[in-house]
Amino acid sequence: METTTEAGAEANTEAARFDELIAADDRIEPRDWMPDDYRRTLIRQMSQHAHSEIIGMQPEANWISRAPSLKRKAILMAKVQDEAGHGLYLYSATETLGVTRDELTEQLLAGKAKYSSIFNYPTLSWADIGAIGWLVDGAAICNQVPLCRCSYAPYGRAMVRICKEESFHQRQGFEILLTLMRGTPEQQRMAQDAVDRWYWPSLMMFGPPDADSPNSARSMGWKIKRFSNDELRQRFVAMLVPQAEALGVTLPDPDLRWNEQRQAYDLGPIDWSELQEVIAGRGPCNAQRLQRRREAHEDGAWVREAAAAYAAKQAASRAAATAEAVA
Ligand code: FAQ
Repeated sequence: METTTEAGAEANTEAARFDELIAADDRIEPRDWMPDDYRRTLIRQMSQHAHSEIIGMQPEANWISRAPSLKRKAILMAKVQDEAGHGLYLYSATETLGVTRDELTEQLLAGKAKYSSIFNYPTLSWADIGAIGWLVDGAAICNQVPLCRCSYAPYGRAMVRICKEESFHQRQGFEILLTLMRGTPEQQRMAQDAVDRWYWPSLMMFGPPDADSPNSARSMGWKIKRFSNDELRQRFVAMLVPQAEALGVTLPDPDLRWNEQRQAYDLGPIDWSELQEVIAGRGPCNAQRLQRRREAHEDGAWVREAAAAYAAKQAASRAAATAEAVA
């Protein structure tokens, strides 16, 4: 009985300590006590984020072999490799919460895990690579810079490095579009068409409107998320408007205007049913993206087997060396 009371008192102290750390804007480390729901929320968000980086390699990889010059090809290859790196940091950070990368991969391949809706759209022209860099990486930066201050330290630390690379990615996308906009009328049309197709899906990346976002309030209370979905969407549009002007492209929203009274942009209606459809697995490329990921996982089996065999060999020779030293 006494033991139960002692255990209860200890749990209360740990919970109070957790609340104090959050209130003081301090960081939670993997060894610290944390509520089960906090852990679950982080695993959910961080693994979805990791999967997004990995699936997000596909739409751009589609253009590596068709990039218009050697320089463009080298840049695009480097960018796609960066996304793989981001996925790896994020899987590693998620593993600190007590889940394995194998389990997370299994959930993705089984179609049980979510990843960002944006990567279920096709890349139809070279200008799409510019639009992805400008809009998709731009949205990623708006969403992810505040995540550098996430209360869970390994996630925040991973985001610092990721954001540095994302800002380079955004500039390369802007530069592709700028080059096209300074080109022939056909190239200008291609750039505008890409912006028309990627603009609305990029606004959806921030998630449903605040009133329909079941996770936001709690995640903000825990300082995992620092801003709501709608707040970040507003920041994104405010960043895009002057950049679109500099590029000479039109954002495809006739209702978009600055509202002096609200000190915010009024946006035209967003088709939330489209986001729901894509999240439910019925977007233009969902099936293709998962199929490709499954094939890539199978094709890579020999690499995983070779790495495991090498690690076992190394461990055996270390054990033999230790045994010899002891003898
Ligand atoms: N797509 O209650 P909320 C990148 C789900 S990486 C799919 O508002 P929350 C880099 C949500 O999971 C892009 N699902 O949820 C790159 C939840 O479902 P659940 C990825 C979505 O977590 C560039 C439900 O709807 N970035 O771009 C989406 O508070 C170029 C209700 O939503 C991140 O993951 C969506 N768009 O807020 C790579 C950033 N929106 O889990 C390659 C970190 C919502 O309850 C090339 N994540 N859902 O079953 C976040 O900030 C948040 O998780 C949000 C969603 C904002 C995405």
